[in-house]
Amino acid sequence: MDVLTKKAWELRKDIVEMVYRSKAGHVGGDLSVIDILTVLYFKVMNVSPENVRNPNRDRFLLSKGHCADALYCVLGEKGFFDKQEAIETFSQFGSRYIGHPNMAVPGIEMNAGSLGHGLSVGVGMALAAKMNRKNYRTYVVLGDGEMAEGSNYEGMMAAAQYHLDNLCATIDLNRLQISGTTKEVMNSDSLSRKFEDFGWNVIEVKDGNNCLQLVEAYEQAETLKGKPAAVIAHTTKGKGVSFMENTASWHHGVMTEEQYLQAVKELEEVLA
Ligand SMILES: Cc1ncc(C[n+]2csc(CCOP(=O)(O)OP(=O)(O)O)c2C)c(N)n1
Repeated sequence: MDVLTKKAWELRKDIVEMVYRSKAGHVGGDLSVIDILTVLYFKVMNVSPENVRNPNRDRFLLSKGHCADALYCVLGEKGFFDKQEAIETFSQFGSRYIGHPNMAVPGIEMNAGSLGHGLSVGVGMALAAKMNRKNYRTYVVLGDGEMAEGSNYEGMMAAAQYHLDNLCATIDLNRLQISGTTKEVMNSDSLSRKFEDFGWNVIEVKDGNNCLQLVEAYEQAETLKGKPAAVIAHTTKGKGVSFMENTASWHHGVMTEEQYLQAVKELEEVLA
């Protein structure tokens, strides 16, 4: 198993522990997006605890902010803070590791949680880079359910209008949202065509839980000039824990002890 894939599966164990201890979090979407976050933080982006105040660092925004638990695990692993502290205090009274991204936590660039804001903030950051002649890139991760928010489409238009080829949006396309399939709740089919029609370059990733396919996509995105890039990553919600996969109720389900032990066993089998 390659290093990135191994890291993503180890981070799945951290997420499951964090969510089990806290009886909070959004485990389905965490397990869907973790490969994307791992690849971005450990391969693609120029972001680290050492350059967190450097104006040239790449910018990252988790627009699907309910998956803050996955982001805290990745940032902790990257050394922004003590990961174990985050795992043990997530969502507890008094902890800074609250249920949605919070700028009190080192490495977080934007408070989030109300869906539909990250792309427009990312447009501002990418435009600022162009205006200030800086080379940093801005990465935004959104959910496919989140694409029901109309503000995304204004952000898409503005990004194309200003030729923001330093902006890369990723859609974690797992076909589920909070209460059912995206098709039933608010159909967001043909997202690739929508992005293309709005003037973006589009890269489809057949298996968005495959780190190597994701690396290729982000490398390609960096070479595309003149337009913003959308990486459409076809993922599985709950990926890696059999009883959670493709099941809407695991959007923010709480595990029993038995389920927790089963989840850990399954993840350890993949890592063995
Ligand atoms: C503006 C807004 N409306 C509603 C919600 C409640 N909400 C939280 S998560 C979610 C579903 C998001 O689905 P998706 O973007 O597909 O995320 P994923 O399935 O990857 O977890 C909703 C509707 C919210 N956080 N913000």
